[in-house]
Amino acid sequence: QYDLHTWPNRSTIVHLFEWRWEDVARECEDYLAPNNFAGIQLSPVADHLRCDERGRPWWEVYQPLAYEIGTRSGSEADFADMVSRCNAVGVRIIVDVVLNHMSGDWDPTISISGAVSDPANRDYPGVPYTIEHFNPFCEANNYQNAEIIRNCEIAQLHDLNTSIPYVRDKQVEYLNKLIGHGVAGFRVDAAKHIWPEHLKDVMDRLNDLPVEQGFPAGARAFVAQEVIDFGTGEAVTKDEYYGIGLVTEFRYGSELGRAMRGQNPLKWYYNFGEEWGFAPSQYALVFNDNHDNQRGHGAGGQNVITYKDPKWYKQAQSFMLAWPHGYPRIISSFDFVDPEVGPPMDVDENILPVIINDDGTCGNGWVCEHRWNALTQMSNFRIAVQGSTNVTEWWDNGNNQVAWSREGLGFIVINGEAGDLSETLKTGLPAGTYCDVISGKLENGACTGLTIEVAADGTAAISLPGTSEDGVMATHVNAKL
Ligand code: AAO
Repeated sequence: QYDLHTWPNRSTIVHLFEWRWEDVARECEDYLAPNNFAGIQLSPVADHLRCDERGRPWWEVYQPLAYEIGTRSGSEADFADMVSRCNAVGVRIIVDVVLNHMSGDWDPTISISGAVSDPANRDYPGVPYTIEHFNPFCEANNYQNAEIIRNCEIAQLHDLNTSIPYVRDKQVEYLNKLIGHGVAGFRVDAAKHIWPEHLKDVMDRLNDLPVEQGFPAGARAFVAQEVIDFGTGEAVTKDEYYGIGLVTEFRYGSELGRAMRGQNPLKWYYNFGEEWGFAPSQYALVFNDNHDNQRGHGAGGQNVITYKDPKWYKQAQSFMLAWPHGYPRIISSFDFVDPEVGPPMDVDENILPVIINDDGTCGNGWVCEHRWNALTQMSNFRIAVQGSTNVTEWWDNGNNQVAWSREGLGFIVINGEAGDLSETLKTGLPAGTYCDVISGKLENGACTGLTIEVAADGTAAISLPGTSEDGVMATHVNAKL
């Protein structure tokens, strides 16, 4: 189902990739709620492989060994505390759930909790699953064949046979435990590799979300499914999953990345959406980078923009947040060079806490993109324009400079060129002085950045030099001085 059950005037899911749950709880209270963020995506929370052999890579969390809650991010008690504290301030939590498979073969295969499994013989006592619960070995090496995609192993991860009722029962039990703690929904890992009818059965059988965690009576869990479909003629397509919940629209960030890299002029983006082959707005989870493609895993990696290119990143994320298509998600990363390396850790391999510096940025190796002024403020732009579903006053210079209005509620201009932008543009906004929410924000009635003067006829003289730090300016009715 498609509703995250957010509080009113909230927007955007932030993926706090690999954060400790104690830190997540604090971030809900100190930053996400005060800045009107809607929800959080957590990395997988179930007991998983402890991959000492590879020096504790980030991807060990994608090899579940049991459905008990507890990882390096915290214990089940920490989890429960975090979910209640975030719900109390209106920040919803979705959990990344790995239902398609268990681990690959490792020797030994020891979990975070210390439990031992025998993957080579498909023996996972923690659930328990035994050999009859798995598909016979084959490799998912042919994306032209749906049977192979769904009944074979991706990356040598042992593939659960979800046609077996017992397997689905165990998964329902696991997800209900998460719901019992108050999570609002799930990001379903590798949904493309699970038969949609099996996934739908699991989701249909879940409990309603708990009223005592602030959900309305009868509320159902939100579902965002990871389905990579570039429309290149693979056998599994995203529309097969629309009946269950949202799907990840991977083409979105890939196409925006091409624009920022100058491979496709922004003037073509006036109809960015379904006409580009994207999932319809109501089914699309949109994003620029995710935890895979920011480091060359998954799909779309050559094009996507990450925190490593800050100007392009601010432009691409601002574009997304100002554009009326899909539900937006942004990732909050840890800094990395080696794409396999796990989250920042101490000598005992404990994940390092997210330190908040005096200027509001993060330390200890955490990037905290969601705390960048442009990203926080553009999430608030999306809230200010929620009454609008259309783009009006589209303008382009025939190349890489564009601007648009959101039906008189917000206005954005992007300069994707080395040359200057100096134009009088139609903003569609009522006359007045507005605060540019990229270079600053409205604070105690004053603007901490540049201002935009909108004349009586709704136009504004905009100057955005090619050398400007951000390459984007934006404002909205809630940022009027
Ligand atoms: C690790 C090791 C492996 C080892 C394994 C088992 O790296 O060497 O065999 O353990 O011990 C993550 C990591 C994996 C890691 C795994 C388990 O990324 O490296 O394996 O944890 O620890 C496919 C799936 C998609 C998946 C993606 C990575 O469809 O579901 O691969 N993403 C999720 C998670 C991810 C996680 C897993 C799944 C597993 O987000 O973090 O893996 O739980 C095509 C297909 C896509 C396919 C890609 C990549 O995409 O369409 O479906 O994604 O290929 O195989 C163009 C095309 C586009 C194409 C793309 C790439 O863009 O247009 O269609 O190129 O070719």
